[in-house]
Amino acid sequence: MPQRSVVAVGASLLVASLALAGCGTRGGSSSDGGSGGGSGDTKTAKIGVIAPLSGDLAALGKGIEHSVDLAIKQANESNAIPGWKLELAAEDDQATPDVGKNAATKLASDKDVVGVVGTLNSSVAQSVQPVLASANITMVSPANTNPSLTQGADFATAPKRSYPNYFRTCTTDSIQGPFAARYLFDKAGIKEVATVHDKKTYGQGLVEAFTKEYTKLGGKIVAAETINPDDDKYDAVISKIKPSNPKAVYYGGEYPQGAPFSQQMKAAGLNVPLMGGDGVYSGEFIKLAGATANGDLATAIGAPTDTLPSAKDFVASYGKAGYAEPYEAYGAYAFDAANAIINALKVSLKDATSADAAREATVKAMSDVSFDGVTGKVAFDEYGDTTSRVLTVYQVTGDAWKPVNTEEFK
Ligand code: ABU
Repeated sequence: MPQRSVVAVGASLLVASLALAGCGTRGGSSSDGGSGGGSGDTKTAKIGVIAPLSGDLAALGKGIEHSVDLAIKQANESNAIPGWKLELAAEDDQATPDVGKNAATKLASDKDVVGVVGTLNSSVAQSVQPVLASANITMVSPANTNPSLTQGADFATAPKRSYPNYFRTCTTDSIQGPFAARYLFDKAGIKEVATVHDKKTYGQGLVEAFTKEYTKLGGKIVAAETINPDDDKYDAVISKIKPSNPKAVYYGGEYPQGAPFSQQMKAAGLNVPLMGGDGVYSGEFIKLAGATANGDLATAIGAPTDTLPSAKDFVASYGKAGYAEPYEAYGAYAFDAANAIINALKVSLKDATSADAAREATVKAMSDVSFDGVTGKVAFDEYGDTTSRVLTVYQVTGDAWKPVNTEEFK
């Protein structure tokens, strides 16, 4: 335990007694346990973030965290919710369901937390959803694309809303998988594909959605394999795929495995493009895969952020704020997710005596949220899904992802 000087301890006691006497403090949120609403005439409400802030998916997680931070700072600067100051409470889920569950439990026990932006991983969301639901905390994911999170396990045949507090600003793999299938079959003219996934909720679901549409179109799945996400050598799987002579490999998973898979399949003589979903759409994919990534493809949610007139201010403000990491694939969606919560808070905190007293009203107010966000119209349907269905196909060209096709999925 760090040593503290007698002077420092004395100073802390003085500050604490001044606060108790109401002399000169405003807000006054603690980072653990909450302030119960703060003191003085400004109360505190917190928006949490649950995302991978360390580990090999941190590039995406940090972009989410910073974008939420930016939304909160802008709301405070404009006094968006009179009488209330917003604070960020970010937790690292390490892209792991158990760690995410603990992060959710910690945030739920903080009485100042009214909403959470996250998670990145659909598999982590499955652990976080019930914890935040039982605490009536609004959860808005900018990145979870597995359809079961909003529409239940039988989403394809009997959709049923899973949690009333869960929303997302990204579209789902029920759209992303078919969008990729149509691109490969119709636009790229590729009629024979091998599929590989990492056995996780997102990767498996995405490959299933892709396969259903691709075969419906008349495409042939010439091999269907899986990898273990903890492995980093894929030669056994590549040797099984190669003899089937696919014209592309469709990969369900994220870039930490997708990039070396792409590199290793080309090194083994399987010189065809790897196509993934939004889980591989990151600058990190290109860094990890190197020059062999050239020609690889990925779908990602929405239109490219830097081309959207509606995102101009976000891109400029993010740059000006000087964050250490870029906003990446989900930054704009995280910014819109945070602003969706802030819009709901404008209603729920108006006459609230404390943040935790407004949790239920915040969930209710989310259904009426509708605004022009950075990524387009931000609104939610009866399941908590975004009403936006725009996606983009990107291709690695040199050292960057270049958009090749942006469309609204019909
Ligand atoms: N949507 C891609 C990565 C996150 C997820 O697991 O859904």
